[in-house]
Amino acid sequence: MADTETPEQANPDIVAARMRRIARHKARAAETPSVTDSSPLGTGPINRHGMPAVPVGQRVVRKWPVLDLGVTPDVTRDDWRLTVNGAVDNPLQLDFAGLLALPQVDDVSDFHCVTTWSKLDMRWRGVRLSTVLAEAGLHGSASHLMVHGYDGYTTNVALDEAVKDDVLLVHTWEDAPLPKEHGGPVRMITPQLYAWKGSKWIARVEVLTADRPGFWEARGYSMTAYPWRNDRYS
Ligand SMILES: Nc1nc2c(c(=O)[nH]1)N[C@H]1C(S)=C(S)[C@@H](COP(=O)(O)O)O[C@H]1N2
Ligand SMILES: [Mo]
Repeated sequence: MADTETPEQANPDIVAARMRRIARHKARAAETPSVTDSSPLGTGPINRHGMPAVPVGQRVVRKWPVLDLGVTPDVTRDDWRLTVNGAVDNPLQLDFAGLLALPQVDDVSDFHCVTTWSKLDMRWRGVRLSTVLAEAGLHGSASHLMVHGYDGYTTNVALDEAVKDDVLLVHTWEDAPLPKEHGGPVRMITPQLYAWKGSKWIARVEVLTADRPGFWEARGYSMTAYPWRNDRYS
């Protein structure tokens, strides 16, 4: 199955609703063109310095919404595996014990969903994606990743963004196991990019030598996804 095809389980109503959201966003941006940066250049401010600031077009939520393709794959800590392959010297497969054997990182970061909610100050524990990529040994030609979830989801991330210190494979949220509906046992987070770039129920990191659209990117979402640039749709 090509990466950009609809996973069989994807709920067509969810996909259609997202497509309508793109159309609304574009209509609004056309009325006020200054709000949208049509050629984003990079990330904006990384730290809020304690201020409850959010990127343009976002509003803060207290409860953590669940957003996905409408299916929750049944993966436990016992059967979870992560494959890292593609443009690497040592393709590898990690199980949950293997993940816990790597250096663990605690971090606090914000979570910005392109559907306009942001949840601030999320407390995570997990492993830096850069740690796992270093174990696999990237080829010099590596430039992007395609990240795959157990639900058939895919999303592409530029390597420069993927190796940032706050990009984690998380198994713990607020001192408890990451809930299944939020991508447990293990998901990726990309605090400096919109949250769709972080796959829930992460199954595979495919290292690419050229960029390629994932599921939402093939349907009009941004290849880069910088929240501080309002870089939502292309
Ligand atoms: N595997 C997988 N990962 C995914 C998605 C998905 O449908 N499947 N949805 C993305 C989107 S659009 C967002 S906003 C976040 C939502 O995470 P949450 O449901 O924990 O809030 O997960 C992202 N990662
Ligand atoms: Mo999202």
